[in-house]
Amino acid sequence: MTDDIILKFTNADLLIDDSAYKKIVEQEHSNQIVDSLIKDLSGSNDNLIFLTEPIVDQYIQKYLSKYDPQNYANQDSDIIEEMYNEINNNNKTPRDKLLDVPFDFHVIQDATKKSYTNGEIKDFSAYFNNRFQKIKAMLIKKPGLKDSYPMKDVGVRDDVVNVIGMVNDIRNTKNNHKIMEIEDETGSITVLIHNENHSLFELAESVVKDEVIGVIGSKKGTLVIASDIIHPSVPRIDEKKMDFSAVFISDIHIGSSTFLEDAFKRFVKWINGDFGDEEQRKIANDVRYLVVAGDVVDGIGVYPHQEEELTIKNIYEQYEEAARLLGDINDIKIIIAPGNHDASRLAEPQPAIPENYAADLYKIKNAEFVSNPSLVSLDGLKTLIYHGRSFDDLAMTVNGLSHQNSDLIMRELIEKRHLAPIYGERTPLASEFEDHLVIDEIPDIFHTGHVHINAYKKHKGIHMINSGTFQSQTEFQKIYNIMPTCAEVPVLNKGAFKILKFT
Ligand code: D5M
Ligand code: FE
Ligand code: ZN
Repeated sequence: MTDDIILKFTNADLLIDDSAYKKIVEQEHSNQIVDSLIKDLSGSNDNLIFLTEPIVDQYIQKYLSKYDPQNYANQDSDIIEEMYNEINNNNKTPRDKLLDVPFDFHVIQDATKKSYTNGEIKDFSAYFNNRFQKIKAMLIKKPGLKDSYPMKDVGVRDDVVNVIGMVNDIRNTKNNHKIMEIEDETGSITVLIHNENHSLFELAESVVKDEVIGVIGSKKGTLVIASDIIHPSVPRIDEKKMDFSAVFISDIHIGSSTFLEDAFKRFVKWINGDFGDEEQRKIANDVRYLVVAGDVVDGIGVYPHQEEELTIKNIYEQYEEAARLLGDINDIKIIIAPGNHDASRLAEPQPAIPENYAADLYKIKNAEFVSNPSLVSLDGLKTLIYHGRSFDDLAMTVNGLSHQNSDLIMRELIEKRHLAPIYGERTPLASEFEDHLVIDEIPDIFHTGHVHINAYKKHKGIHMINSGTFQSQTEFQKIYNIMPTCAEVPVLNKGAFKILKFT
């Protein structure tokens, strides 16, 4: 920040932070905007004004909507008024203030309407080919894989093996090395990962069937001895400014006898600003979004003898009850994705909960219905929502991964750039022309559920959140010794992670 613009601001007793500065310089008419902003604020009584990104952003929006940038001398004064109000408005409560700003919500990716299969067997190969091509495009940009070549050439070339392939099979040999078959559209190779190469062997422990990776190695007869395995991964992202709060829940299981109705009602009271201590109410005041990552209701016929554990035995009535409970929430945008207990098709991507099952839920003014998975923008924060069914497969397959630490699973999925890499296990995947479970875009927030156990970690700048449950331990979970974290609600409060308990 060492150019003219900074100097101009400093001379005018205006301080500006990095992100606000970036926002201005990326405008086509940045100099005009700076001059206008300084002129507008020069009449302020404040000694020093600190400009943050949201303030500058609002100013730019107003500026662009009101003025022809070519003719910026013609300004009227109400824009100045609004700026002063924005900066000096300490009388209003935060929620009032936030409510003045319309929701900047939009869906970036949703498979609800795009997802279909024509049922022909060739879809199957089209699906895998799409997965391969999407992730290959990410891998090929990695420094180690720029010189990768088709697998059919491995046999005829003498140089280092450098290929991108989908894992067909991975297993341990009797001497505890790893053998991996990988293939691309031109051929396949067999790769050995030697157990004395400790770091690589450890990395290979988390490689699973059907994921797409890069392999570097050397030839030994018909085998390739791996020296490196490369995942598509993500670069570290810059944390975006967040001047509001977003609340994350999942696995409410309305209709189940183990649904914690009282706790949920306390949660609704809190989000409306009517429950909790001063600090908790303050957080509630900043809430603009509530994201629900699936298992809204308990459903029917999801597992054998489920009816014995249901208080509402009809799916329509379960959603009516859901609408009564969620319908009490005021002034917040509610984003709802399905889980494996909801009335959506089970194969992923799951389209949004169908309106014919949940008519009353659809009547809630601020509710938005999205697929599982989906990517949405909450005031500019990209949020990837995925219920988490594939966690069962990963916990079963990979040493060190379990339902207790879904943050580790989420990290693996981000590194693999795929939400359900293993095909054909417990997670039913629809074989379609496009693989909607590839993580195409890097999110700011990755929100999951399903395991009923809270987890949070920041990975390369991404907030990874598992939002636990509002259902106490079920008979099924007793057998598997799953100890749920109940009614503990994760909140991103202006960028800071917090857990609020309603037990
Ligand atoms: O999942 C509730 C909990 O039960 C969650 O911890 C996952 C676990 N679960 C569910 N189904 C399975 C299977 N098939 N294998 C292992 N663990 C499982 P919910 O989706 O709410 O029923
Ligand atoms: Fe659940
Ligand atoms: Zn679930």
